Amino acid sequence: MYEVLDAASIPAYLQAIPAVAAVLGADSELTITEIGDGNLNFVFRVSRADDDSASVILKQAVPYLRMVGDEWPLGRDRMTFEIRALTLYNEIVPELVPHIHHADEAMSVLVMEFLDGQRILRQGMIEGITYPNVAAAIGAFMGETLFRTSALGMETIERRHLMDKFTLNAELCKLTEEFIFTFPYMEDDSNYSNPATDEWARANLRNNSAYKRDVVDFKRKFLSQTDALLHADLHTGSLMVSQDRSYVIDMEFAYFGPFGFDVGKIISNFLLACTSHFHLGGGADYRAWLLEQIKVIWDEFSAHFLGLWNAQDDSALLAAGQLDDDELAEYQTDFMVGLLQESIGFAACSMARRTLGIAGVADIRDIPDLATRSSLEIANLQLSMKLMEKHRDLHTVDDLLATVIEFYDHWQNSN
Ligand code: ADP
Ligand code: SR1
Ligand code: MG
Repeated sequence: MYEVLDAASIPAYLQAIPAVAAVLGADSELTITEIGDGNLNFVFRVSRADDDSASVILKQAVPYLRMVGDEWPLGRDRMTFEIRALTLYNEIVPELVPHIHHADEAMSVLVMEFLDGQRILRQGMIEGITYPNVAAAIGAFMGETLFRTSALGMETIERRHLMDKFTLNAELCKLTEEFIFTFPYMEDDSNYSNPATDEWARANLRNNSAYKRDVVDFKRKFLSQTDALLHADLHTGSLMVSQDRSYVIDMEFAYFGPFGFDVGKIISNFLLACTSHFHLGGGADYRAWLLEQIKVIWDEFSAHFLGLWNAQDDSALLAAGQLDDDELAEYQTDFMVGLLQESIGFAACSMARRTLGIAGVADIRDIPDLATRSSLEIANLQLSMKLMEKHRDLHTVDDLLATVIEFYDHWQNSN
């Protein structure tokens, strides 16, 4: 039976689980700290009191949205989808995700590996720290998980059974539909407010019919395209990093959706970080590093995705011999250009939602001075609009970066 766990009830709950007792010891005294900084759930680090190198993470979904409180009910079954996705990722990319010690759907609990020595990428990026491996890890994660769950990487019957396991992650999909693709582009009580930013958005973004039609079209893709199993919340707060390793966490939004949603979301978070470093301490060198990482992410993603594709004989989409070598090469080129353009459109939506919607990014929202923050917020909205306007004309990641650099140069000269 479900109950909300706390520091008082966690020891008895965990000590009954042999796989956890193997890490923490059978009757050890435990130190329990709630470390959750996310929007939805409670996350505890549980350690042996006499040796905190023996630790696990216990994550529990509660029946409401943590960032708002219990006046915003939200089904707990999001944890079932996180368990399913993390189980699958442990098969596909075990080196890039935490190991599962115990999963309990009835209690909406996941007990997993404590990623010792790792920290949230967003926090490190706010401090201007570079991580040599993170972009390649993100590219590999997306290339492997997106290809291997797509109609290019699976046979059709098995794939439809897999889709069936994620179709009903309905409430979290609805959160995305509303908070990424609807509310930020309208007046809505849930939106964030900063007066100068609000005024700019009203006069420009919310008045721009072409932009708003494009957003609706990306919402349509999110609602109806089932390209692959997405992480679906792949931002810099869902990555834990150090100088040596990178891990992906927090896959509770997982569902079958458009390839470009994962790729676009992570690109947008590097762009948001880049904008923030016009104010934070990283300066031009750190901004250049952030933009270079977008290229590494895309190149690694493409290399993994196409490498797997070229090694695949037969799939739901392409029977062996259906296209000859030249036809296949041409199809792949068009496919990857389309995927990049779609990713740029989703990145544009993500930048707008992180600026105008309830869930901002600490890179910008934690800047105390409202005027400084607003100037960066407006830059992010302008960049969102620029990317949306141009996404169909950009054919390579270099085209994307040239557009971004030109935008920032122009913005810097006019400020
Ligand atoms: P939410 O679903 O509420 O967004 P997250 O899964 O993002 O929660 O976890 C919240 C925080 O808990 C993360 O930002 C990170 O600091 C910490 N955390 C989560 N999983 C782990 C882990 N396996 N190892 C270490 N810390 C973790
Ligand atoms: C109410 S929206 C909360 C947001 O937090 C999660 O991390 C997702 O990005 C979601 O959109
Ligand atoms: Mg989450």
